[in-house]
Amino acid sequence: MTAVVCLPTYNERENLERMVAALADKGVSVLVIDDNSPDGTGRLADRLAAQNGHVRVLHRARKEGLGPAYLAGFRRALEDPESQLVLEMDADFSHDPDDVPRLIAAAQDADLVLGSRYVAGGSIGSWGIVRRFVSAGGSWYARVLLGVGVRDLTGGFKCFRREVLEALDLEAIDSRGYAFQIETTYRALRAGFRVAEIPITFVDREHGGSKMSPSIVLEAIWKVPLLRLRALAGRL
Ligand SMILES: Nc1nc2c(ncn2[C@@H]2O[C@H](COP(=O)(O)OP(=O)(O)OP(=O)(O)O)[C@@H](O)[C@H]2O)c(=O)[nH]1
Ligand SMILES: [Mg+2]
Repeated sequence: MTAVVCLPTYNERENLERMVAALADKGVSVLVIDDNSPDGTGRLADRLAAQNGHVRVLHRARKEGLGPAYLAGFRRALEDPESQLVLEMDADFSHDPDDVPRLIAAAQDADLVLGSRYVAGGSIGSWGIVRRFVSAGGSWYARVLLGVGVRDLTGGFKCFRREVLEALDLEAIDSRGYAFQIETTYRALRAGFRVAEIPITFVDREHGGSKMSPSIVLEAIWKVPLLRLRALAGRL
């Protein structure tokens, strides 16, 4: 199946070229979505696209968070009728490019595949206690409040069948950070799609800085009950 890996970048100059190279033999095309990174990642992406047939670039004017970047990427990916699978992946090597074929294979039997840190066989590498708590606590909080069985709701290594993205009301999604990951998976579940989790090992970034911020965590805290209320009101 034809797969597009959406790779959002903000100041990922030290990671992008290696990531593009690592994805070259995975049988996927790559769509870099750069939010005008001050470090020149966008220019690097253009050069890589000129050199590699499997790479395209979507430039956006400014940083608005992961959610809007992915939504723009999804729309672009879906414009090509050949794209049957659309993946989300971090550009910082926290997600192992060698796991991409496993996600794609699992999409044979599921509509949305999640690379999961919190199922048997999944793990987190070198994160400190605070990041672990925020991540595990966030997934637990969302799972309980939303009443779903998914273990890793905040992860960003995902593979959507095109039908899922076509069915979701992308216009209505306004989450920016972790909440975006929770919201897309929850909407897919609500729409009756089959969601599968496969174990991954998540490793901390080695190069570049984190874009994680308190506002990203706060957004998820208030957004989760709002999502549940909207669902209960039949508006999701
Ligand atoms: N286009 C775009 N990409 C973003 C934005 N924020 C984050 N990213 C990218 O999204 C991916 C995940 O962001 P990270 O900063 O790694 O967030 P994280 O994984 O929660 O945090 P760390 O791994 O600790 O840095 C990376 O490829 C980032 O470059 C944004 O506003 N716009
Ligand atoms: Mg990261």
